[in-house]
Amino acid sequence: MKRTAVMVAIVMIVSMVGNAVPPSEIFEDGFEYGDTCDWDVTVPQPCTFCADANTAALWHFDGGAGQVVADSSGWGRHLSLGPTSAVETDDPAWSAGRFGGGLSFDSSTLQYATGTHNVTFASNQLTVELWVRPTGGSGTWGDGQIFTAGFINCQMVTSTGDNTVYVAVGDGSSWNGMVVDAGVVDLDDGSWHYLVMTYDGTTLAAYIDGELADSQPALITLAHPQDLKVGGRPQNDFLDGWMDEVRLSTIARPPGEIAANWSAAQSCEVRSD
Ligand SMILES: [Ca+2]
Ligand SMILES: [Ca+2]
Repeated sequence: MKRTAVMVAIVMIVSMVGNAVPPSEIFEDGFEYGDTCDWDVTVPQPCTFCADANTAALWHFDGGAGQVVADSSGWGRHLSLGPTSAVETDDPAWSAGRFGGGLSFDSSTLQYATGTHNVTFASNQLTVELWVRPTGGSGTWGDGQIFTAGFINCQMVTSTGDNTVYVAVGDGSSWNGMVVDAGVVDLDDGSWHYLVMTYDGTTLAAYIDGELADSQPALITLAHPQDLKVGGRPQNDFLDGWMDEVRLSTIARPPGEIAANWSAAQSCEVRSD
């Protein structure tokens, strides 16, 4: 088959499946879409998250300048600093991150990053993973919204005053959440912390620094969000601190993968500038 015929066939196939698969491309982290995120503990892990078939969004926060927070999942779910692409007081600032660049957030000027994107959770499962170095927040007990999808698909909140993390999943009108005691982990000790929430259709679970911190039954049919927010939401609870590496997935990632990510990160350099 001639090359042109092959291209036509590819275009036809792509048009037939619509948005079922993201475009094939090499991402900035060197992974190609379709690579598995191989978390086998016998295999050296990358320092940053990779994009696989279950990745709905992946923000490395390595842009360093401008208003666009690039999505490396292949789905094009880019965010803007603040509510618009203009330079404004509610733009978080590019900064050092846990791996390369990150974003710093100041709750006094209501800073967050956001984007309007449809996400479908076909298997009624999700995972949110991120790295955060909180110093406080604008809400009661230093509450800072660190990730919110829709009102409400899911949310994560750090509370440095009582050293807890709140996680919740929702169907768009009601939600099921839990306050998770960080225990021996001191959230605002100046170190980066790896926070994960998973929902597998029956159980809501929270992991702090690679270990299961708490779980509870939850029977929610997940809403399909159209807006994604990092570091705060317009009505309340903005983060003070730094964030890096946010990955949203359409499956509940297993405990072994989460533990392997934490373990692998221990040998990855933390930028000091
Ligand atoms: Ca802006
Ligand atoms: Ca980064």
